[in-house]
Order: sequence, then C-alpha cells, then structure tokens
Amino acid sequence: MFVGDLCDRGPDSPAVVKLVSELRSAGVAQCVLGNHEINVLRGAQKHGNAWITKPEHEENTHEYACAVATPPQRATFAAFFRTLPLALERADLRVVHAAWDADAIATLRTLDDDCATTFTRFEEQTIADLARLLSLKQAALAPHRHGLRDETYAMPSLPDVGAYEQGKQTLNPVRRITSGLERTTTTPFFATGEWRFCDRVRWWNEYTDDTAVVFGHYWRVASAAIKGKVDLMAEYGIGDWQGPKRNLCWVDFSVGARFRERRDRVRTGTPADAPFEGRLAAVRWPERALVFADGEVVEPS
Ligand SMILES: [Mn+2]
Repeated sequence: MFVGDLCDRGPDSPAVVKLVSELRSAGVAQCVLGNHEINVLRGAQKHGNAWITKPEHEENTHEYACAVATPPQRATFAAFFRTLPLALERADLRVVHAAWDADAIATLRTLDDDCATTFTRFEEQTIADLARLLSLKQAALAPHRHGLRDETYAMPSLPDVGAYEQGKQTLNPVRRITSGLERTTTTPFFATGEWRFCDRVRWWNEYTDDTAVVFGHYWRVASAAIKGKVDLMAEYGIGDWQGPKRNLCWVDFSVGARFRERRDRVRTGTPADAPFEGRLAAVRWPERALVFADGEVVEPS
C-alpha cells in the first residue's frame, strides 16, 4: 500500500511510477493519490515535476539530473493516476495521503467521477467562493503589505487574510484530504519568509474515531536535511502512534528531502553512497511496526 506522492524531485520518477503501477496491476499493491499526482493530472507545473509536465525544461538536467517521462509514459502515467482512489478504507484501517477529514470523505463518497474531474469541479466552485474573500483580504492587507516579508514589522491580527487563506486550502474537499487542513490563527506568525495568518491543523491530535489511519504528506523532522522546518510531531517518539487513541501512523520520514541531501553532498564532498537522513518507511499491519527501507524495524511504543 502506497500513501501517494510517488513522484517529483527524485532522480527517476518514471521508474517509481512504473513500478507502483505494475505492482497494482499485478494485484499485489494499492495506492492512494497524493497532491503531487494531482498536480500532474491538472497539468499544474510545480517545482520538481517538470520530469512529466515539461520534459524539455532545464530543471530536469540542471537541478535534479533526473529521468524524464517519454511521450507514451506521459499518457500512461496520467491514465494510471486517474484510476487511483483518494482514500481507502476497510473495517480496521483507513489510508489517505494527508488528512482523514470526515466531512470531505463523506462528500467525496457520494461522487463517482475520477479524482481529477472531482478536483477541478470543486476548484471551480472554490474560485467563485473565494472571489469575495479575496477582496476582503486585499483590503485588510493593503496598509500592511510593505511589512509582509519583514519579521520585525508589528503585524496586527488580520482575520480577513486568514479567512481567505483558510478558504483556499479547505473549501475543496479533495485539497483537504490530499494537502491537509489549515485554520485561521488568532495571532499572525512569521514563517519561511513572510507573515502567516493561517496555520496547519494538527488533525491527528483531533481524530477520535476507533479506526486506525495511515497517512503521509507532511515531512517528519527526523533529519537534518529538513532542519528549520517546524516539527509537527515533536511530542511523539519515532515508534509512537499518534492521536488521542494512538491509532494514527504518519509514515513520511522525509525521503522526499533527499534531493536536498544529494545537492548538498556535491557541495560538501560527502560520498554518494553515504546513508541518507531522509528515509523511506512502511508500516507493517496489524503488527503496527515501522519498517525502513534499510531494514531497520521499529516496534510500536
Ligand atoms: Mn504530499
């Protein structure tokens, strides 16, 4: 079972997508959609996805030195992504890319369009709903725009800015479950270069259902490779299951940050075969053990 975000930024996204697609066709694996696959399906060009959205782009050779999709692969991979579910559920286990949001799941359960069509339909509705929130945001932000990227600026609370940001992230139920939840903050905070009025919701601390959930998306700060990021899981040890009922398992150990490690290795002269800090992990169910690609097994604690 794969939790999505199969591709982008790595040296060989085509090989990864091909492998998962073949495993799924053979009936030995399943996979849910991540936001990176949705970006590909929408044709949204994002940093790190030129391997399929724009194979001739210099990012592929200069920044990532990566394999690009051939024209037939571009079509095959899009068709494969289009068949993937947004979430999977059985009596004892749920799997989703970023957040098990009950309202979003209930809405999506009633629809049987493919994920890309569903995403686009909600996104069009969202854009209409956001137009009003956008004008309120712009009016609220106008007197403070010059301080937006200045950490020393005395930024006041601007609820209309938060309301727009929250709407952008949460009005589309597909976005909620594939890129997570955000909520307006009472006090603005400065992060990654600008003032923020909306913060990620640590939904796993609010999940009280009895059914276990496995998810990915957020990079766990287990690694110096992503130093500087907020550790969303600081209160949990590596083998701890999360949430009030300790029935959530977040399996993204920042393997997606390896592109930075590779880049830094060239600069620092670190051997190419040294172990990476960003790691690939799986959960063994029902044992609830974490199994890492290097063979390490962490029993649940
Ligand atoms: Mn993701």
